[in-house]
Amino acid sequence: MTRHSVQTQPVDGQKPGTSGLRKKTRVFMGAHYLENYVQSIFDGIGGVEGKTLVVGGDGRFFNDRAIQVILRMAEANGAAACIVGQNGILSTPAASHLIRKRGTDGGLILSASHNPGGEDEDFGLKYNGPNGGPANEGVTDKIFARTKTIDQYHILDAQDVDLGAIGTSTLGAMTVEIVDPVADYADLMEQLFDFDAIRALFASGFRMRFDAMHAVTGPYATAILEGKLGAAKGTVVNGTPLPDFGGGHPDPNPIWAKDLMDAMFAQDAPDFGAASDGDGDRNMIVGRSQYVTPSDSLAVLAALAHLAPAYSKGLAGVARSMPTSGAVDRVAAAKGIECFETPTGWKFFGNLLDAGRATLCGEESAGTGSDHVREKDGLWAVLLWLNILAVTRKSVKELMNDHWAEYGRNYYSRHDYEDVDAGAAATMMDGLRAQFGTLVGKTFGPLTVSSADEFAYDDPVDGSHSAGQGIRIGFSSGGRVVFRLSGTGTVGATVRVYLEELETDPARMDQDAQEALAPIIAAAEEIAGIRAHTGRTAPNVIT
Ligand code: VG1
Ligand code: CO
Repeated sequence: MTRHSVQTQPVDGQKPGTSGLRKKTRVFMGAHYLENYVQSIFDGIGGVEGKTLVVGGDGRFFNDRAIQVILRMAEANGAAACIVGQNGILSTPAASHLIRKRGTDGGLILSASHNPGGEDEDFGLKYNGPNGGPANEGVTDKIFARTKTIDQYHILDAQDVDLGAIGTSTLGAMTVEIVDPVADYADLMEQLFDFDAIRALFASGFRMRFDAMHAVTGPYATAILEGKLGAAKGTVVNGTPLPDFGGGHPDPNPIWAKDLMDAMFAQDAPDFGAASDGDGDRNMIVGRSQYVTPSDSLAVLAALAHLAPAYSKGLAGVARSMPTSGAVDRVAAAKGIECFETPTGWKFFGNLLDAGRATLCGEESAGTGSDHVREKDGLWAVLLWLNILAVTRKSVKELMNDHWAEYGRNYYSRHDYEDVDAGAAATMMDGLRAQFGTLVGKTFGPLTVSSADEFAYDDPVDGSHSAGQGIRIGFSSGGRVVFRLSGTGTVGATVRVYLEELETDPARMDQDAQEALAPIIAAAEEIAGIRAHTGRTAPNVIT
């Protein structure tokens, strides 16, 4: 086996976004593209000489081929060891846990999360640091800078490693350890939650449907829900990870998990439904005839987490991304704990979790998590819900009604305009910025604008400043609209419009969300001119 240094040159567009680099799979498969980016990561983090890395992904098309390249490059760059999930599989939260548990120097996670997989779909790669969390902006800036100057990469000439055989072997001078992707993660969940109480719940006849969407959580959910907790066989559906996720869109929301929604609103619906995304870090919660928005889920979990053993002493604080609804803020205020508002993307929660300032974090995009790892964690959220259901023995609907009665209801919806012309989207955002000085006091139907600005974040732990994190317009009713461009799309621009209205009148808490939000939706259109700029008459996806 010999090592080679291959001469290369920078390729355009290797700027990591909200969660690493995401591109069309064929782009990653192009000559030197993956190699350039992997070498840029290694160089950007100061080399991997003597280091140990965790490597795994969500099993999508090209996952296994990319891992073989990464292993050969890690060896040629002097890494001491790589710990790899069997068959290249590791959910994002399981990878985060392994990085932390084994005290490694970080890891490479291969995933484009909720984006579809396949040769003509999407692929992604991100680096997580030794704390198990996504690299902060300082590190991703260094990686990106290196992609622009890179001139060579290092790789070992070798046969493929057998990713199916659990155990330790060597690749050149590097140790390769293939591990069961589920075992350590399942142990962690058992430490956090009252498995006996959840077992008793299932034994009492409680029925559940977990839709793994042909993505990575299948093996995890089957082992934990059916294996350890006694849920009936068949509770987990679409449980075998497929390279193209069965042709679906592994994004757990009412649009892409429509089968689950239909099952939960049917006559013989189970008591509890849940789904997770491509890489297992997102969750969708739905009760019998009761969808729970991710923002509401975060608020309910914050209110009741103390019912689970790991959180029985209460929460140090909570954090949400800026576009996430203010429902959790109301819980934090009632409990007298700190509540942080961060830019979109899990990396911003890392410092708060590391510093012990926040225990629970969440995003409106169906990500919820805690200080047990440094990623959002889909199955964790499902298990915390199950723990709460097991202790209270209330239905999801009862829990939601109780919650709204106590804290008020934040009606919420996100409207996405996908694959919009990037220039047109930028012009729309500039048009909004130009109105900051004149909007306050203006009325739109029943609404009066009370604030208009662009969100910037000063990290309370390390003092770093992140600007340009979304335009927010507040109304005196307590509602607001947020405009943001996605950082994870792979074609054109995606405009996200986040809509929220606060309702504290108990008589008005059972409205349809789109109806309750109609005045805000109309104001958003009038202020931003979304139709004129995008050429669209309606959003592609409403969640
Ligand atoms: C989207 C979501 C964001 C999430 C990110 C990664 O980003 O809005 O909340 O953190 O995806 O999720 P954007 O920039 O497209 O809005 V995934 O499950 O990596 O992991
Ligand atoms: Co994800």
